Amino acid sequence: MNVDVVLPCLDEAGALPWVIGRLPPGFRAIVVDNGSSDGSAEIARSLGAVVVAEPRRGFGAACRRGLIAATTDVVCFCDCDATLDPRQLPRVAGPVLKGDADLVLGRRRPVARGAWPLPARLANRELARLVRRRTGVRVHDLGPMRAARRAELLALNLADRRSGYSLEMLVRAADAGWRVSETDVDYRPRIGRSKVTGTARGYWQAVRDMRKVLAR
Ligand SMILES: Nc1nc2c(ncn2[C@@H]2O[C@H](COP(=O)(O)OP(=O)(O)OP(=O)(O)O)[C@@H](O)[C@H]2O)c(=O)[nH]1
Ligand SMILES: [Mg+2]
Repeated sequence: MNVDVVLPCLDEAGALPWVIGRLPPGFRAIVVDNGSSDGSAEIARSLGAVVVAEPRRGFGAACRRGLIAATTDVVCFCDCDATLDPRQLPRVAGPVLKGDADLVLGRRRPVARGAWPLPARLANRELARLVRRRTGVRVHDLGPMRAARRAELLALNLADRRSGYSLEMLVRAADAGWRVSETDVDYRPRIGRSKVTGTARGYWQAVRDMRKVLAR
């Protein structure tokens, strides 16, 4: 079994050793760097990861680049801020590898106080509810740890290049009739500084990106 794991990375020098060190056998790290200034690319390379550069800023741009760079049939996505534990990737990838699901999302379950700031948590829950209502797919979280087949993902032709990527993937997959399922994963406090939802600017940017996805 071989599964490429796309790790979008923007200045995650502090978290990369933990993240890459916890990849189970058979899972290969593809770190997508958007011009980190803290040496993330060099650190990832020294830890044995494949490192690809994406000139365009944005979570979605990075995920898309990683997906293109991946070569395995089944591909996973995982944040590399140490909020998600790569040791739990097999339970997310398993149903896709077995052919029981087309997209599996890791439903985040906080394991420590402060792992999940309340505004982000509420916004996320509301988005999951909108997706349920709109698509009938029973999800409770837009979990960023996920697994699907590479070719099918590319065929979805996702347009978002920023924070709407995860939501767009879920909505398009549901519209295309994919079997979408959820499995619990741990969620812990991040290592290092927040890039997206932890800043006011990032938070509102994310809200705008998500609205755009849902309006389409
Ligand atoms: N390559 C790349 N990676 C990014 C970019 N923005 C965020 N990331 C990465 O995407 C993952 C998620 O970003 P986070 O900053 O953790 O965003 P979040 O999970 O919404 O919010 P917090 O965990 O609260 O910070 C992390 O691994 C980031 O390093 C980007 O523009 N380019
Ligand atoms: Mg995070």
